[in-house]
This record gives sequence, C-alpha cells and structure tokens, in this order.
Amino acid sequence: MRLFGDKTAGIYLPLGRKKVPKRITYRMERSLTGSEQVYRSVCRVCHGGCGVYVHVKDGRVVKVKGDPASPMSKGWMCVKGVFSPEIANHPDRLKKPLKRKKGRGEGEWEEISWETALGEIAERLDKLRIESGPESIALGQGTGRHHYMHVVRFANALGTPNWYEPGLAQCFIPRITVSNLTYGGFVVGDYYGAVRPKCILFWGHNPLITGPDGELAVSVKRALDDGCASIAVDPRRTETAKRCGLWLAVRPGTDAALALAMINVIISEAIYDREFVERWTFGFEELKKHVEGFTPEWAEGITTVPASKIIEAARKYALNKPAILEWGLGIEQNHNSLQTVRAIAVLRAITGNIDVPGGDILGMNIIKSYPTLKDKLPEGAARKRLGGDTYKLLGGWRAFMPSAHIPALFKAMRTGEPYRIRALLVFGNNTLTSVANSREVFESLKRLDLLVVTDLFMTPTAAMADYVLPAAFWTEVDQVIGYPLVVENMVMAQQKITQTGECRQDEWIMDELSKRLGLPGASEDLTHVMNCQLEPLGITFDELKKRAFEFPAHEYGRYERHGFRTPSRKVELYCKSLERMGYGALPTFKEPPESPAASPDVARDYPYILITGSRRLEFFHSEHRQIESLRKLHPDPLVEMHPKVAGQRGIGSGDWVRVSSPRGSIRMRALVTEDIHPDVVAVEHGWWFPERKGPDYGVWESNANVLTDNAPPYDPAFGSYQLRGLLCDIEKEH
Ligand SMILES: Nc1nc2c(c(=O)[nH]1)N[C@H]1C(S)=C(S)[C@@H](COP(=O)(O)OP(=O)(O)OC[C@H]3O[C@@H](n4cnc5c(=O)[nH]c(N)nc54)[C@H](O)[C@@H]3O)O[C@H]1N2
Ligand SMILES: Nc1nc2c(c(=O)[nH]1)N[C@H]1C(S)=C(S)[C@@H](COP(=O)(O)OP(=O)(O)OC[C@H]3O[C@@H](n4cnc5c(=O)[nH]c(N)nc54)[C@H](O)[C@@H]3O)O[C@H]1N2
Ligand code: SF4
Ligand SMILES: [Mo]
Repeated sequence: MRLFGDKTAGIYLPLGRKKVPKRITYRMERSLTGSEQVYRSVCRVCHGGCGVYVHVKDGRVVKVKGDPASPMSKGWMCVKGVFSPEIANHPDRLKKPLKRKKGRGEGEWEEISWETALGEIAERLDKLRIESGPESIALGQGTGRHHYMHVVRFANALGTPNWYEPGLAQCFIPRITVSNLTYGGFVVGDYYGAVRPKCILFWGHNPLITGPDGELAVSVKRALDDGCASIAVDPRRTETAKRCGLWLAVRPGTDAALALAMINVIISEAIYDREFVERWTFGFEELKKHVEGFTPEWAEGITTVPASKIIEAARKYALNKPAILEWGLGIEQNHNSLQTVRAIAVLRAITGNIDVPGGDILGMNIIKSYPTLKDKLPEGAARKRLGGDTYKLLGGWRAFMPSAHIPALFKAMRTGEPYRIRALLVFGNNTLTSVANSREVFESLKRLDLLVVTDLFMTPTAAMADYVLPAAFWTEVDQVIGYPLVVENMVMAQQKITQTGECRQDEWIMDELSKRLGLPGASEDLTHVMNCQLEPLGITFDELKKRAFEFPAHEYGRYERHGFRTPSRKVELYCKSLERMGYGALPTFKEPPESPAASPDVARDYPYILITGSRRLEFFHSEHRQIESLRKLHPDPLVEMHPKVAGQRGIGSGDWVRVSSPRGSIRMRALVTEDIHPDVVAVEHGWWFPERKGPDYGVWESNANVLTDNAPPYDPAFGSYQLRGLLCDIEKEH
C-alpha cells in the first residue's frame, strides 16, 4: 500500500502516474539517549489501539514507537500516531481555560483559573436546570474517544436525556444494533486466531486507511498479504479495493438492493450453509420467498453493478470459507440504514460464517460495561429525549445507547420546539465541520445561552463558545481500552505520562462539575470507575498498567451451549422484534430520496452523485490540519471524480473547482481518477484552515457539511441522515 503524492503539484495523483511510492508503516529506529524515560502505552490519535513505547525527555513526549509485543498492532503504527510528539507539543495547543471577553465569536478571550471556570459554569448550569429543567442542557462529543462513556454517565447524573455524537445514527449504531438484533451480539473479523480467513468481503469500508472500527489496518493488510480471496463493494476503488480481486462499483445508497440480490443467488444456487441455516437460523423460508424477485438483473438496474459481477461476488463469498465480512460507513450514512445493514448482516448468517475460526466472531466482553449511572436518569427525563419517540433504535428504550436525534436537537436550539435547548457542553467535537448542514448548525449554536467547548486546539466551533477548556492529549490520559470496540476481546492500559499547561482529562472536568452540582456518582473518581470495569479480570488499573494488556484465548461457538442471545435463541433472519416496532422483519431496498431517479428536477441542476467523508490516512476528521508534517503530506482538500465528469466540465487534476449542492457550495482541488464510479463525485470532510484568521478559520470554504442536508426523510429506526448519495454539480473555478 502506498501514499501517492505529487509534491510539486502539491496534491495527490492517482496511482498509475509517475510517483514516488511511500510506505505508510513507520518504525522509528533512533536509539535511546541517556536522559529519556520510556513508558508502555497505547496510541489514541484515532480510536484504534496500537501498542506503543512513549519516550519522554524533560517532561515532553519526544518519540512514540510501535510495541512489537502488542497483540494486535505488533509494532505497527500509522503516520498520525508517529507524529504524536508534534501534536502533543504543538504551540497552538490550548493550555488554560478561556472565557470570552466580548460578543460571541468575536475572538477576544481572557485566561481564567480552573476554579473560576468550573465555578462559573456550574453556577450557570444550576440556574438553567432550575429554570428550564436539566433537559434544556445538552451534551455533545465526537467519535469514540477516552471520555465517550463518561459523557453518557455525566448526562445521566445531570438528568438530561439530550446528548449527541455526530457518528451514532450515521456511524456504528446501525451496525451494532442490527448485530444485536440478528445475532445477539456484535461481531468482528477474526484476524488473530490460528485459522486465517479465506475470503474478505469489504462493504462500504476502507480499513487499510481507516483502520480501527473493530480491527486494525495492519491486521487486514496481513490477511490480504496472505492471499485470501477478496471483494470490495464501494463506489471508489479504494486502497483496499485495489488489493481485491473483485471490485463492485455500487451506485451510492443502493447497497440493500445489491445485498438482496446476493442473498437471492446464494439461496437459489443452494450454496448457503444448509446445516447452520437449519439448526441455527430463524425465518429462512420467509427470507427465501422474500428474495425471489430480487434477481441480479433487477439489482443491476438499481445499483449499476453488472449482474454477472453480483453472481461472481455471491459465489466467491459463499464458497470461500471461513470468510470475514468487513462493513463500514458506506452502508450507514443513508436514509435506509437499518434495512441496508440488515440485508448485509443476513449474508454472514446464511453462509455460516458466524463465530467460527477465521470468520466473524462474537465478543468475549471480558470487562464490565462502563458504569454510566443509567438508573439515575429519571423515567420522565428519558421520555423527553429529542427524537427518542420517533427513532426508537437511536433514542428509545430499545436503543443500544439512547441518545438525542441531532436534527431534532439543533432545531430545538434554533426554534425552541418542542422546548428550548439553552446550553450545550461539547467535549471534543468540531460541530461546525462534522454535523450535517453546517449553516444551520451555526444558526443553532448562536441561539444558545451557554456554550462550553473542551478541545485540544481552538477550532471554529470553540471560537463560538463562552468558555473554552483545554483538553488532555492521549499521552496525558489514563484509560482502560477494551478492544475491538464493543466486543472487548482484549484490554489495554493507556497511561498518563506527561502534562501540558493546565490541560485536563475530560472525565476530570465532568467530575468537577458533578461535585459542584452535587450530582450522583460525584464521589467516585476515575480510578474507581476504571477498577469497576476491570473487576471481571480480578485486577486493578495499576496492575493492568504493569501488564500493558490482557488477551485471553478466544472461545468460539459459545452459542452451541446456550443458543444465540436473541428471543428465538437463533440468528434472526426474520426479526420479530423489528416487526413489533413497525420496522419490517425482512430487509428491503428504498431509493435514495435525492437521486436522479427520485428527484429528477433536482438532478437537472445537480447531475452528479455526491459522497462525502471518505477517510484519508493523514487526518482524523477535522483534526491535524495544523500539524505541519501531516499537512505537508496532504495540503489541500480534495474532490475525486471520473474522467467522464472531468471531461464534461473541463476539469484537470490539480484544478481548483467549486462543488455545489442545493444547500451551498465549497471549493476543493480536483483529483481525476478512473478509480471511481463514473457518476460519483467524492469530497473529503472535516476541512477548515487553522492558518487563517479566526473566528471562522475558513470553515465555510471547503467544509463538506455545507453541502449535506439534515432534513427528512431519515431512516425510520435510527433517524440517520444522508451524508452519502446526495446530488451535486461541479465546475472549474475561474
Ligand atoms: N460530511 C460528513 N460528515 C461526517 C462524516 C462523513 O463521513 N461525512 N463522518 C461522521 C462520523 S462517522 C463521525 S464519527 C464524526 C466525527 O466527528 P468528531 O469525532 O466530532 O470529529 P471532529 O469534528 O474532528 O471533532 C473532534 C474534536 O475533538 C478534539 N479532540 C481530540 N481529542 C480530544 C480529547 O481527548 N478531548 C477533547 N475534549 N477534545 C478532543 C479535536 O481537536 C477536534 O476538534 O463526523 C461525522 N461527520
Ligand atoms: N485516518 C482516519 N481514520 C479514521 C477516521 C478518520 O477520520 N481518519 N475516522 C474514523 C471513524 S469515526 C470511522 S466511522 C471510520 C470509518 O471508516 P470506513 O468505514 O472505512 O469509512 P470511510 O472511509 O469513510 O468510507 C468507506 C467507504 O465507503 C464508500 N462509500 C461511500 N458511499 C457509499 C455507498 O453508498 N455504498 C458503499 N458500499 N460504499 C460507499 C467510500 O467510497 C469509502 O471508501 O474510520 C475511522 N478511522
Ligand atoms: S492507527 Fe490509530 S492508534 Fe494506530 S498509530 Fe495510527 S493513529 Fe495511532
Ligand atoms: Mo465515525
């Protein structure tokens, strides 16, 4: 795998041109000098978990090196992790609490002490909860960072049902929920056992770049190096797809049709796992009947993938066992996320690839779930969760981790309907770049009585706040890391090694506010919480730090003793629980609402299909644009398009172009490539420019969420909005 870049043009160009290949794996080889101390920990620049040695000199991180003994990463690191010292020691790190001096967003700050900041914020929160109820205070955060479950805990203790994260309905909650409903637990690829996978089906997922969401890039790389058969379903021929023998360039948002046709092929050709299906699945006959009309030819008309390729993919996946099915964001960021993910989940079951060595395995869950104080949230408060009644699998009582529906929450800030959200405390989310329809987000944030943002750096979102609090970087944080996410087959210790300015771990900030507000759980510190998590292993956090990790041997096929953890004790191909909730027991396809077929009037002005946010190796979401070594590798925001689109619009690689949608327009640099579906335009997400002036730091220039929409229709169960499969136009900038 290579980074492909043309430094002279300042942009990346497609593989196939002349280029200097660059490895993405780095091993630091400088030797240790006398005064350095070395600590064992875990990198957390992303939500992965690469075991590392952290070298510290004069209290500063000077080097981070892969730990060869770490059971998953085995010494490997990506470029973001390697540049951790540059992030940790960056001069722009926030170092003291700040309070705004003038109008909101005017960029004038005074430094205040923690005592003053926490005291003033607690006082204002206290006033708001008395005047308008705790539900008028919302909490926000970003993806899977150390304090994730602590935000949920703090929300419950505070008595507010309204917390959000920009992933959730758009990321991971559909996969987790569908796994739980279908198999009675979340499954991940078995890369670490004695049996190697014979096939991997990558579906809307590019793990060689994105790595951890249940696995590490390096594990996937090793499996592919072993030569297993592989298939990629993706409108882009990604770094991962390039390693696959078969690439299905699906039209964005139509994956459910493709999966239904693959089920059709596998059943009609009788290449399903008869024994497993008979013994361990529920509703096979209903499924068989249901998919009869969903032929490869039917799916070709919808997905644009030739029927012959659909048949080839179905056979390849069903006949090369054991097989892993790696699913990703491409199947969730649409208005039919539940049924799309369900259709794909069924494939694992009918091919008997669940909980077998080298297939997709159920979690061991070796640690206790985080003590989120969920019994402290009053029943009445849970009923007030915005969107909870409607999007039952996001915010209702059946939800995996009930949270507020983002469009409903931001609308309540803006309009006061059904009640006003008056305060928002954000722990690590650059809301203006990561939530759909940034313009409306901006209008919503402006209406708040109180906005508090905790972050590592000043961001366009933090610049709108009343208080900005300095957060600790991963080398400054204690944490129990259960891995892979949700299944916890192993556990690792991340330890606080350094201190920057007056930065504090988010959990500490929440605990200090809890104390000042007299909330439940306020007397339990983080060490107590971490020790609770570790109880089943009979060790404390201090002991885990000494051992670095615990990784017990995996126990396969536990269902053979107790059945699957579903109502039928079997894998639910037909899901009665979903039927009872009114969501349909069998998976179905729905045409994306903004598409050439569904909205031809919009398509006249916006003829191309827009996907946003395919990940790049160098950045984690909106982060790292100020980290020189990373930015050098990827200086500009890029939009990928096929030569067909480029030809129609007179665009060449390296040109600055405008991409527009019915919501707005942004500028990006063109990357013309054959490795993309001919009707698709793919923009990067998360762009702002720390080098520009505040308060907006250029956030309106190249931010993908200026183009996306937060309006209905949403997925009926999760309330997912569309970030992929919208419509757009593109033109060269003059
Ligand atoms: N258009 C489009 N939008 C998307 C996506 C897409 O594909 N397309 N993807 C969505 C998905 S899947 C997700 S998960 C979200 C991600 O959204 P987020 O995870 O919220 O990512 P960011 O917006 O970059 O905000 C994270 C902020 O947290 C700060 N930070 C980092 N570590 C810490 C810490 O330990 N403590 C604190 N307090 N701050 C910290 C960073 O500096 C940064 O400013 O974006 C979503 N938005
Ligand atoms: N370097 C880096 N790593 C990251 C992150 C990051 O910001 N940077 N973010 C982390 C987070 S929070 C997440 S959720 C994961 C996401 O990790 P992945 O699940 O791998 O997500 P993406 O790369 O965003 O998208 C995967 C693929 O979906 C394709 N796609 C778009 N639309 C469709 C569609 O309609 N159907 C199909 N089948 N495919 C489609 C895109 O072309 C893309 O290649 O990555 C994590 N890892
Ligand atoms: S993959 Fe994630 S955890 Fe591993 S080195 Fe890179 S940033 Fe760190
Ligand atoms: Mo995510």
